[in-house]
Amino acid sequence: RVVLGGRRIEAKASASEVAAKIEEEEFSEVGQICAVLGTQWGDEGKGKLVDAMAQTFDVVARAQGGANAGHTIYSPDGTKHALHLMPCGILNPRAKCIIGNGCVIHLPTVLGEIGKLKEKGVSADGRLFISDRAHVLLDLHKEVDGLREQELADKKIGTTKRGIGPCYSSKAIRNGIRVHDLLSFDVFEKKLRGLVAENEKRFGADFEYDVDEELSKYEGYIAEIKPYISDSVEILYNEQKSKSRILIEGANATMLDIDFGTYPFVTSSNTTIGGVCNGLGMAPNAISHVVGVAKAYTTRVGAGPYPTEIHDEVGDQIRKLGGEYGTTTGRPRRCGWLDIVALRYACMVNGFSFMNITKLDVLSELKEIKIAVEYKMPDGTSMKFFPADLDLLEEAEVVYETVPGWMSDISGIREYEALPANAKLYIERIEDLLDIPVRWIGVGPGRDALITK
Ligand code: 2SA
Ligand code: GDP
Ligand code: MG
Repeated sequence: RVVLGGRRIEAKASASEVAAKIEEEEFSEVGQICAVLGTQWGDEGKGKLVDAMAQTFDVVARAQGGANAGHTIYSPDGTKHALHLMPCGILNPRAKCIIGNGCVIHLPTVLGEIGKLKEKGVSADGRLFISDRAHVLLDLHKEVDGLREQELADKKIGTTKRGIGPCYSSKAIRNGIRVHDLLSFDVFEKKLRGLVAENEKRFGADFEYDVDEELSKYEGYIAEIKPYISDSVEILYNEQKSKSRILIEGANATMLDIDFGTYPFVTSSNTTIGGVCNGLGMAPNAISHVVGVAKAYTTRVGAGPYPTEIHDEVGDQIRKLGGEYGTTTGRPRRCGWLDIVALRYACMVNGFSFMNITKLDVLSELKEIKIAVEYKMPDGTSMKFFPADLDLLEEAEVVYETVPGWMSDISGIREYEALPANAKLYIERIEDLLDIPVRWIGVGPGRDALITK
C-alpha cells in the first residue's frame, strides 16, 4: 500500500489509477493550467510540490531561469534527484516536459541531467521539448559571472556563478545566441566568436576562454540536443486546446525577481507570474490557478537584505534540521523567521489562489516560533509591503508575533486534523495574515509527505 496525501491506495492499483485518484482527491481544484511559484528567496520546496502534482498532469513546463535553480525531489523508492534545468515532471513517465523560451540553457548541464536520469531508468526521449527561442548559456557566461562577482568585491551579489546574469544580459543587449542558432554551425560559430571578441575587449587578459575548445565541444552537444529542439509555444498552445493539464514550474522566487525582488540582490529573470506568460508564450487568461509555495520559515542564499534573518543558534538549529544547504552550490543557506511583509507582497504580485506551506516538520523542536507581521519605521509609520529602497530596511524595526511551538514529531502525520493544535494554529494564523487558503502542508521531503487541508 502507498500513502498519498493521507489516502491509502492499494499497491496493485495501476499508475494511472493512482494518478486519477490523486487528481480526483487533491489537485483537481487547480484547474487545467496551474503555475507553482516560489514566494520567498527560493528553495521553498517548489520541486517537491511540482513532482507530487505532476503525477496528475500531462505537461510540465519551466518558464525562466537556468541551472541556478536546484529542485530536490525523491521518487517513491527513495531515489534522490537534484534537478537544475529539467522540469520535475520528468518523474511522471506520461508527462511531456518543456524548457520554455524564457530559460537560459547550458547544454552540458541539461545533457548531463538527461544522462543521469537515464542511468536511474528515467528517459527524456520523445517527451522533452526545448524551446528554439530560449537562449544558450555558454561557459563564457559563467566566466563573466565569476569576473563580475570578483569586480564587485564586498558588494558582490553572491550568485550561483552559473552564468545567469551574463546570459540574460546578452539577451537584453541583443547579442545572445538562441537555441535555433545551433541548427547552423556556421551561424553559431560566427555569433560565438563575436561574443568572445566583445568580452575580450571588456575584460582584457582576465577573460580566459578557449573558443576553439568550446566550439569543438559544441559539435557533440548540438548533435545530442537536436532531437529535443522544438517550437514550444506551438506545442503548449496545441496541448492547451486539446485540454491537456499543464503545470508550470517556477524557479527561484518573488524576492529574487528582477523587478520585484531585493534588487540588485536578485536573479536576472522575472520569477513571478508575468515571467510565466513571457517565458512560455502563454496568455494570462489561460492560467487557471497560481499556487504560492512558502517555507514555514525563510532561507536565503547569497548576499542582500534579509530582515528576519536569525543570527543566533536557533538559525543554526533550523539550518541543521532543515538541511539548508544549496542544491546547486552546496552553500549554507541563511535562515530566518517567516516574513509576512515579504509574503504579502508576493501574494499581491502573483495573485495566488492557494498556498503550500512547506517544511513545517522542521520547526517541530522549537518552543516558540516568531512571525514577522510588520516593519516599523523610526517615525512610527508602518511598512505593510516590501519597499523598493533597500536602505529603508536598514532603519526598519521588524515587529514579531510569537506563537507557541508544538514540540512533537509531525513527519508521519498525513491528515490535517491529526496535527498538534499549535501546528494548526500556526497554519491558520498564516492564512489569516495573508487572506489566502493554505491547501497543502509539507511535513517531509518525500512525495507522500504532504497534508491536504
Ligand atoms: P544567480 O546565480 O545570478 O541567479 O544569483 C542571483 C541571486 O539569486 C539567488 N539564487 C538562488 N537562491 C536560492 N536557491 C537557488 N538555487 C540553488 C538551490 C542555489 C544554490 O536550489 O539551492 O545551490 O546555492 C538560487 N539560484 C539563484 C542567488 O543566491 C543570488 O542571491
Ligand atoms: P526548490 O528550489 O523550491 O525546489 O527547493 P529545494 O529543492 O532547493 O530545497 C528544498 C529542500 O527541502 C529539498 O531538499 C527538499 O527535499 C526539502 N523539502 C521539501 N519539502 C519539504 C518538507 O515539507 N519537509 C522537509 N523536511 N523537507 C522538505
Ligand atoms: Mg532550490
